[in-house]
Amino acid sequence: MKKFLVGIAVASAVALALTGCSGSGSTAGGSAKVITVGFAQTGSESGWRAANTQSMKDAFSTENGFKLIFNAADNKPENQIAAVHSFINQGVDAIVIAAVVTTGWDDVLKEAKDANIPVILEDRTIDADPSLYASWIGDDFKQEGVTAGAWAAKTLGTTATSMVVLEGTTGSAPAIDRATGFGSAIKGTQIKTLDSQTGNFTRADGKTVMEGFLQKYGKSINLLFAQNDDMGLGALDAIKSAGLTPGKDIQIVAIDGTKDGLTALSQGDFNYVVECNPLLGEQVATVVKDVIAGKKVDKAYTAKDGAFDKDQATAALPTRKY
Ligand code: GYE
Repeated sequence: MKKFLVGIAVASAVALALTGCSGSGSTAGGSAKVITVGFAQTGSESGWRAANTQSMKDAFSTENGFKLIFNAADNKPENQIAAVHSFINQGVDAIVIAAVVTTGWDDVLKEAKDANIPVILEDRTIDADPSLYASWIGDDFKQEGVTAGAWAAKTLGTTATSMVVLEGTTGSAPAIDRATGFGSAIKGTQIKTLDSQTGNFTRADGKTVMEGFLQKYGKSINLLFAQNDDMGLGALDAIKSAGLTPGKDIQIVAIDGTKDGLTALSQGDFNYVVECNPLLGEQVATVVKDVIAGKKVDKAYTAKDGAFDKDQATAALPTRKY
């Protein structure tokens, strides 16, 4: 974990120290009470999301002094706002949100503020006034897009290349920022975007949308930018069914670095994968405890992400945690 996260090593050590002496609501000092946290998760769209949910559940455990109220919003913004309302009504001690979309948060966050309930963002950023939340813990989506785009520029940028893009959930921070980062990195190259549509970060939609691209553009597609592993994995089925060879006829760059994504890379189906670390739970739990204890926290904690080519994926797979 230390390898992935910048500037929070000390905070993690504090969290570990706390773990040792808190359980079932009583501590060595006898004073700490169970912290009730409402967590509004996006849903269960991807392998990344499954790893993130597990990391959060592990960190917000009873042993660590928490009672976790977990909600998965099925990637519907209105479900998520309703979940946050319900957390406020239940009088939780803190609210953690992995926002489906960046917009629409001001009213409910103002309500939380009026109720004196601190809000901590994990994973996805939002557009609301920063005074409405205490902190954000997540990955640098724009940089991920830049890294993916820089690979594409270096590999294919000097020959005429036709790209299709599978976008994440429309209006989500990673979909917006990855597109911006990728676009800036391929600027001035010979890579042209034939089409770009949402696949909602899921395998099923990645497959369906790629089928549509193949019907429309056939063999003229040379490059696929999948904004997450799952959509790229879904697209593999569509590409193979169309009689084309992924990784050769159509080069594929994806983002996340899940075990399944790195396996596809190691097998030559993908060509490059940029990492996005989902194991944020421990840091989020530390920040929540610090905020409740009235300690000063940073406004943003950014995970450090790497990237993989085929050999690096093969080397990383045996010890990959998600
Ligand atoms: O890339 C995708 C997931 O918000 C960074 O959401 C996250 C993204 C991740 O569904 O797989």
